[in-house]
Amino acid sequence: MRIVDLRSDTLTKPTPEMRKAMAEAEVGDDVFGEDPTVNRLEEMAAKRLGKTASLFVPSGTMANLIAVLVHCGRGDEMILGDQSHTFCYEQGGSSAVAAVHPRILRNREDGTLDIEEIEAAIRPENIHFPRTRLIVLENTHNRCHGAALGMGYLAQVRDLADRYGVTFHMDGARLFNAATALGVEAAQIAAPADSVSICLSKGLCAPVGSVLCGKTEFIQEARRARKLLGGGMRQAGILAAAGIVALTEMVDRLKEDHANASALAVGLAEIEGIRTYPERVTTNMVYIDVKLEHMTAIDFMERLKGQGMLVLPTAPKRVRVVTHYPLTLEDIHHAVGIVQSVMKEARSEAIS
Ligand code: TLP
Repeated sequence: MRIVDLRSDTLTKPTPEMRKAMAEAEVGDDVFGEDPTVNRLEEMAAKRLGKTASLFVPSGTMANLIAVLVHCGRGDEMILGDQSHTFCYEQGGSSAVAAVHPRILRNREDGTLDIEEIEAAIRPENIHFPRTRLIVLENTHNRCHGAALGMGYLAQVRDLADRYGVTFHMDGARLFNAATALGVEAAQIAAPADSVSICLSKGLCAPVGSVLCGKTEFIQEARRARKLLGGGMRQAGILAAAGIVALTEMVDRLKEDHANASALAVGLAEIEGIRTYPERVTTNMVYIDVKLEHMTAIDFMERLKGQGMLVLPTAPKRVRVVTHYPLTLEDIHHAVGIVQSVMKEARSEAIS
């Protein structure tokens, strides 16, 4: 059966160019700082993000945890959104491992946190309170329909961080999607943040890896924290080689994923019994709400799977689809056809 796998952009596989680069990569022991390919990737990523240094790490989860460990000490507090990946999907590592207290604010629909609420959440100096050290924002925002945070908003957060002497980390797992959607350079988006993590293994198709970028002293500490977490890798140049191809060859095509997501949302909007939000689709994510009373997200997922379309349930009545390489517009039309057929059947059951 033909399968259209839309569960995540993490499903992307290394391109033939990546496999070739991996096979030919010059390598060394990266814990000694001697892997020339890792060093090249780190230089390239830092430059691209407008920071002075960067660190190659195994995953986005580890990049975010390292940022928390370096920006905060035990018992410090960080402010983050209730829909953020760091809060929802990283096993509470910031509490479990870094002993950092999370202060959760409601994410607005566009992925932002209200500036006044952030300001009110920053603790004054008082022996009873933890110290607020860090604000974490996600860009693009996964659970907020892949929204890209506006540049004006990011500048406001920087201003707030400066006024109160707190740091600002950006979970930029899909930062290049944000740059594509906003039509700006990745470095412009990263500029207001003290540190930013980017994922190479999502829409950019590398098999493994993220890069954490920031100031040189921050990255020196991050390197220690990576070792602490067991993330010191040896001949990691084999992986970094794919990351270099990701940064040089895979960024410009993200606009195709965005166009495919828009086409998908528009196609699905016509179908009765589900709701999509085409006006909120600006990057590569589409959320679909199931409106039929007798159907859950799990039922919907199973029925779609039966016809070869894979989606990810994210709430009792909601699934997520993510467009990515090498899916084409033709795959998107095929997927819309599958949803049409599944919903037609489900509606007729509801009537009978
Ligand atoms: N997100 C994955 C799942 O964990 C949900 C996905 O399929 O979207 N930040 C953001 C915004 C992410 O979306 C993810 C992964 C991460 C961090 C973590 O990256 P990895 O999976 O490399 O640890």
